[in-house]
Amino acid sequence: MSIATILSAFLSSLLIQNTIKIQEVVSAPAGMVWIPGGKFLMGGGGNESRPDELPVHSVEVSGFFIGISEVTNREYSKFVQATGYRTIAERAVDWEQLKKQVPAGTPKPAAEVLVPGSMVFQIPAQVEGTNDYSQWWRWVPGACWKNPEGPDSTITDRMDHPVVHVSWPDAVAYTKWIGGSLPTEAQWEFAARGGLESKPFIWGVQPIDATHANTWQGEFPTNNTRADGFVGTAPVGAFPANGYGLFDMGGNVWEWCQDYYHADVYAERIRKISKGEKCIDPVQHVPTRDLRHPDAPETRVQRGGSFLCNASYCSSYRPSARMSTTPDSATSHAGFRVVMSKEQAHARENVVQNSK
Ligand SMILES: [Ca+2]
Ligand SMILES: [Ca+2]
Repeated sequence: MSIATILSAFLSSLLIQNTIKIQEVVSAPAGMVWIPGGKFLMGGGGNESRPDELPVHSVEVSGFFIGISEVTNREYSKFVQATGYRTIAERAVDWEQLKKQVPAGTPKPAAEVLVPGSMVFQIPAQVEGTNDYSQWWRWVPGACWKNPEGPDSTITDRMDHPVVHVSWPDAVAYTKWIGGSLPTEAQWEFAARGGLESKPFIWGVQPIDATHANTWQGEFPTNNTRADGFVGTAPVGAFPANGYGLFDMGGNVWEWCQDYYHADVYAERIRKISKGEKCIDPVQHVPTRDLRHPDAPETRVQRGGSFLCNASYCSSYRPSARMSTTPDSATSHAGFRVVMSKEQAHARENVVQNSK
């Protein structure tokens, strides 16, 4: 037996010991729960499902930790205080980037338009149909995560509400700082279902009412009856948790996922599964053309719907519903939550202990 063989065996034993240690010792990071992995049927069913939620297919997901809540303003404030990070909504608009997302030949807007800002939902007095969403979305200069409705608004009375006006890179920056990741679509949907199999809603089969989630009651977008208590965001955890103890997996704010949006990804998976391949921990790493945003070079997935969803307009509080959004887009109804692998949680544990 050579020294190299002995050394190799020794290092392997260390690796095995370390792996066993990680699996046995890691406790859930603060504000997170362990989601045991397993197989589930991913995708929608019933009248409300859209084509991109089909076909339903079998997916296997490894275990992971996930935040019980959307990341709050308090948590995002700590990140910004520690790092000095400035979100995209707080930076001047980069026309070179923006022009890739608008039709070719679009003239450069005036300088006073290309200022920091974000898209804010405002209840319109009246609308002509619900196809043109510019009737209720307004570009507000100065709107950002800490000034959600513009420079005169604050979050001081909303520290337990989910952070909003965060783009995909803003969300990723936070997850890296905390030592985690954004969930994949598969992780997100597995977690959202809370152990229920093929149910239309995270709470089961009952039609949505004002007790289930922070959504919209009344005529969208002109009349919100506030039956659930909130016209805009709600404090995280204000509505019942799902079967895994997770709050607001339906409604409150949309949640960014890791994946590039790919409308036909489920059909592609079915083709691979039919050839005998298993679908384990899938994630879409490659951008594809997105007909919802034909001029955008890439779009990312959001899940779970928001306080603007209701049965007549969007119903995206369903666990299978998928939204595509350009990654640099920030709005007043989108945020995110964090996941961690066991290895990430173990590393985080060491960081926390060493900082004591
Ligand atoms: Ca509401
Ligand atoms: Ca949510």
